[in-house]
Amino acid sequence: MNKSDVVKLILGERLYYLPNHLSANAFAPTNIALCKYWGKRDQELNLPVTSSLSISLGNKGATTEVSITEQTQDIALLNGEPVNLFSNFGKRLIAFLDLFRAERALHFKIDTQTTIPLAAGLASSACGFAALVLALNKLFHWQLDAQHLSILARLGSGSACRSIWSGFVEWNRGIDADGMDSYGSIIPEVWPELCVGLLIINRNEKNISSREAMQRTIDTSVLYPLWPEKVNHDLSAVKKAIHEKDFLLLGKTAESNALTMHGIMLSAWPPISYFLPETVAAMQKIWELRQQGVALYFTQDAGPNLKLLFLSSDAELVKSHFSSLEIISPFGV
Ligand code: 2P0
Repeated sequence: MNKSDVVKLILGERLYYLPNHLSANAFAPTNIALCKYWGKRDQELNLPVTSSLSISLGNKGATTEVSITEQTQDIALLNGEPVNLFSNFGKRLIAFLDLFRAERALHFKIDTQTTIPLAAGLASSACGFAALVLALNKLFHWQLDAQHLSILARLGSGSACRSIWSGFVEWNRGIDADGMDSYGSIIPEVWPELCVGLLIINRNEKNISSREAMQRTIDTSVLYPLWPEKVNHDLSAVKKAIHEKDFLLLGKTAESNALTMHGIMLSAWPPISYFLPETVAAMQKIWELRQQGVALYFTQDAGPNLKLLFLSSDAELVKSHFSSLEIISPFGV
């Protein structure tokens, strides 16, 4: 089964619809996993080894406008700058758009504005592919439900399937070979006091993509077989923490999950590290503050930046220790 088969399965005759508007635009939030996705059971369809759970970051994300262009090739703009269509990202984008041309000479103009730092482990491909799918759904008037939109977004980037929703989202790994049971679903809970602080340590592009890094981890780490069991345990704990608004359980579980993922990566060969000296220094500062009684935790993705987790009652205190921190209230309070 390849991506094109899945698209045909979902869209059927809608694949041949003509655009319903001149252009369409949509917003999708970026998401931060509290229980991470690391490793695929199917590389073509971005089907994960484990389920994962994230929080979407309110109005931080991507707004994408899609239109049909008269040009003889696609045009992609990211924050006003042309995307190099021969770069890795450009090639991924073109290959994704190919899925929706249905043998027609359709060329797209994709104009994306983001409100988050690109690359550097802030899940920009997640909100980018999710916003693109939402915009295509409007442009062609497919009228797909969120489940199918989530599956289409996953074909662009795994974590994009969680960016179809706001709030807490669980991506169920699914067991079907075609991945029709592998999509994001909302966990209908709000937690207005929950804050996520973006601690930007470095904005440069990472030197190994998460796609490559997760595959190398599966292929070479002797610790990887421990990962699914760790995720099962952490998923239950995070869900319990969300339902009971137990912040200490949430913070502890999210931090431990991220550190386990990075620990397993260190044991891959060649080793993978997304740590910079400043990343480790910030972690040590967080651990010291915790020893002093501050309820402050972190999570880290495929980049050197940290996402701090704390409650709004501690926001001022946390900011006094990390002056550059950008504080986000995912539930918009
Ligand atoms: C996550 N990450 O759960 C994990 C934690 C990074 C670290 O999902 O190959 O860009 O497109 O499916 O979704 C980043 O991986 O990878 C990611 P592909 P993706 O957020």
